Amino acid sequence: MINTLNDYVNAVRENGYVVIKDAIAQELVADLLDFANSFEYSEQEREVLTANQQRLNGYGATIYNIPAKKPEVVRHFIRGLCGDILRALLNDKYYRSIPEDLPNYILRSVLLRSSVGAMPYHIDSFIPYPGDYTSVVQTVLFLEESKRDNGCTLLIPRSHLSGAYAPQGDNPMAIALEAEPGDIAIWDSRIWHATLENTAHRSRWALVGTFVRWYIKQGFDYPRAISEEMFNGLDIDEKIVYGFCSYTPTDEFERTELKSGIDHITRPR
Ligand SMILES: O=C(O)CCC(=O)C(=O)O
Repeated sequence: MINTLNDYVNAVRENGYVVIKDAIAQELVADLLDFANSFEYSEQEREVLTANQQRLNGYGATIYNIPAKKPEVVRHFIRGLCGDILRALLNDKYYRSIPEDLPNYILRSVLLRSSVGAMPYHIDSFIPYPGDYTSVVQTVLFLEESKRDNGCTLLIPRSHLSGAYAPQGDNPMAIALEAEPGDIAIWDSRIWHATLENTAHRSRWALVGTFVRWYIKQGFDYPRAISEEMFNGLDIDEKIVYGFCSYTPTDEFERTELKSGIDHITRPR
């Protein structure tokens, strides 16, 4: 039985993944699903996105850069049990200028995706290595049921410890991670994972967050992209996670400290 924070963290360390059942209130899930169902890129935007599409994103329907569209979205992952698990897995214990009860990890990306074709096996840490040091974690909030017939996630338990890139083709060790709306799956991004094909043609929207240690490149330059108005509406933990303590300064007169503390949370000049 998985009960305590340690149980959840150890499950990720040992097996590479864990699921928090019923992690998010159904009203919030419905609100996010509404957004996913009603959002549409313009034809021109779609052309730009397709021209510059990463290979793996071609296997699903994707809405990118959700923080720019719903700034509060990161809160659902960095607070409560999910936030405690992320801190245990990704906080740098030598980052002493931020108190331990706050995150010092940052956001790579949050996107919405629904399965279409079968997504091939891959890792999202980009570097495979063995050992219990996690540097990239995915958090997937399911907005609809995710079953074998509508393209659920496949995972190979313990493969995050293999030190190898994911081989392609059927894997007899794979488990189908079926989930219900409101569940959050958390995995170490070294884990070999894929999705099944959506043969039911029934949508399977999920909010996919990727969080990284403070020194790893972000998916977008949030500190420079976030407006003053949005910045002023964020709490301290959100500002840290968006990268305001650890962004790359332009020169030494902007900042010399790579790991700034909470007294130096500023927008880039
Ligand atoms: O949608 C899923 O279940 C997995 C998504 C995934 O593997 C990814 O975004 O890298």
